[in-house]
Amino acid sequence: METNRRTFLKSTAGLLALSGWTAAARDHFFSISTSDINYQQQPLPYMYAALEPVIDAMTMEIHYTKHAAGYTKNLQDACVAEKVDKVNTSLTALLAQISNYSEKMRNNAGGHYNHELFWQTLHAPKDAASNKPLGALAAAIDKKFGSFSAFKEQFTEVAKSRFGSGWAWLLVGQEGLLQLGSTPNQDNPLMNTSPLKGVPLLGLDVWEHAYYLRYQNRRADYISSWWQVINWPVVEQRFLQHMS
Ligand code: MN3
Repeated sequence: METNRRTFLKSTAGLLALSGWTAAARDHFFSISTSDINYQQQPLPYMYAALEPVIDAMTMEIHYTKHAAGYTKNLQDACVAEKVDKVNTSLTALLAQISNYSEKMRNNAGGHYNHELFWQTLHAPKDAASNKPLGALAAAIDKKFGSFSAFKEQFTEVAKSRFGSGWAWLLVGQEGLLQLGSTPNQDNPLMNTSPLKGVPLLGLDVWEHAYYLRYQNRRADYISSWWQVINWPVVEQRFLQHMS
């Protein structure tokens, strides 16, 4: 994986320049900072209408400014109440020991982390046939699932069959291999309370608040449209980081 690591380091600067990310946003996204920036909601990397027609502007605005902002605020409150040292405890470290904290902490730490990841892995719609991973991630998906279309089918099934509210994930599992799975509510695979364990690369929010205005009860239509807005270069950066 040394080649991947070099490629990652070389390509990171280019990716950051292209995306206009600040160093702080990068540290936040890759959770490599131990400052409390991991606990703060970051600016959306695009306008609310950027994902139209797949995700409508009003859904994006309410989702970001109400739902996700609420998780972040409640996380901040829980950190004060439960005396979390945010400067010296990374968000991922908190999630890894979430069983030591309250249900409020678990729901809101997960809600904050999951949404911050979700925003970064989306971009303006592209033709579904061409919006695919490339390079090492594409090869790993082919190896694990047989083909990209087989992966899509399996991911779709996982996302459709999550009962009620939750998330569907592509993750690097504990054996260091790609894996699919879902978690209820705002849980995620980084939590020590989760039966599904690993590092999430890509997550799909299947709470109704993520799609109801445009799709109402049609979760399957939301999932099939979402493939057009996945920002695969960002997902691949995470893959290279966690596989190296
Ligand atoms: Mn949500």
